[in-house]
Amino acid sequence: MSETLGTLEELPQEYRDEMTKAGVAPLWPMMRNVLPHDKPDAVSKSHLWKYDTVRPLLMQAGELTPVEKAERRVLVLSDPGRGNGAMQATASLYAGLQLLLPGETAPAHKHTPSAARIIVEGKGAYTVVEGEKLPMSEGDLILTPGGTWHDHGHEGDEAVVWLDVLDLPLFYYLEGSYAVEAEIQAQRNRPDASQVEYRAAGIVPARRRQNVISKFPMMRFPWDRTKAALQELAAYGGGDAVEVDFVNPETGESPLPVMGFTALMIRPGETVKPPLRSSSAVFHIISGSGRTVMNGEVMDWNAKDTFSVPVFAKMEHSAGDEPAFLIYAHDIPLQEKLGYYEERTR
Ligand code: GTQ
Repeated sequence: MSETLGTLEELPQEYRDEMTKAGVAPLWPMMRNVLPHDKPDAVSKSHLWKYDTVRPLLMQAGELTPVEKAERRVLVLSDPGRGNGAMQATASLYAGLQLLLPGETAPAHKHTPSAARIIVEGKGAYTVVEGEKLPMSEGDLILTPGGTWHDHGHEGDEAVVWLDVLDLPLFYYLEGSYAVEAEIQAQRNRPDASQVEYRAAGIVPARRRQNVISKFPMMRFPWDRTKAALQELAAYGGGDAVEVDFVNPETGESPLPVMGFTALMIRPGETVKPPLRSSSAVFHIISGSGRTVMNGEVMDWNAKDTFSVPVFAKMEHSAGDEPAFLIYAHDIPLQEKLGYYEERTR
C-alpha cells in the first residue's frame, strides 16, 4: 500500500513553474482523484424528476418555441451533481422529455449517439427510422440506433410526450458526437417489424443463408407485450425480482451497443433490493406508484416520473397498493464490452 501521497504544495514553486512551462503535471498529487480506492467516486447525484413539475414547463415550451426553431423540443433532465444545465442525467446517459404537438414534424437527422424513447403520454405520434414507421403508444420502447435516419411526426389530436434516453455523454466525451440533417423520409407502406417479422417471442423469419439480417431488426417493443410478460412472470416465475430484458430477437444480446433496457414489476408488499452495480441508470415509471430509497434518501414516485441512479447506488424499491411497472435504461452492455461490469452483494 502507498503511504500518504505527496502534495503539489510540497514541491518547490520554481519546479512547479518549470513543469507548467513544459506542459507536464505530476501524477502523485492527483493519483487518488483519478484512481480512488475500491470504488469510483460518482460525480452524478441521483435525482427524481416529478412529471407534474416538468410537464407544465414542457407545455409552455410548446407555446414559446415552435418545433421549427427547436429541431427537437426537449427539456433535458440535468444531473444536479454536474450543476445547472448539465446535458446528462448520469455519466453515460442523457435523458430528456420531448414534446410533439398535433400536426408537427421534427425533421430527419442521424447522429453518432443512439437514442431510445419511452412513450409517456398521448396518442397519434410516430417516429420513422430508416423508412420504418414506428407508432408510439404509452409505455412503448422505441429505438433509434446510432447512424440511422429518424424523424418524428404526429397524426393525432393531443400533445404527445416521450422520454428520450441517449448515450450522448459518452460520444461527447469521446469527441465523437455530431448529427447530419436531411429531408423528411419516405415511409415504407407496411407495419413495423414488431408486427411482422417479430410478432411472437421465439418465432423469427426462417434461417436462410441468404437472409440479410439487420443489426437492429426490431426497433419497437410494444408495452402491452412487455406488461403481459411481467405479469405472467409475477404469477409463475421464481422468487426473484420480476424483471425482463429487452433484447435483439436475432441475437439475444442488448438491442443497442451501449445501452440496455430492462422492465421491472414491483408487487405490492414486496421490496426489491438489487445488488450494487457499476452501471448507471435512468428509471421511468410506466404505471403505479411507490418508493425508492437510494443511498438513504427517500424518493416517492408516481406514474410518469423519472429518476436517475449513479454508479454503485444502494437501492430498495417498493410499490403502493397496486403493482408498479418501470422501465430502466442502463449502460451495462457498454461496461460488459469494456470488461468491467460488476455487481456487489449489499
Ligand atoms: O429525437 O432525435 O432528446 O437528436 C436529443 C437529440 C432527441 C431526437 C433528443 C436528438 C433527439
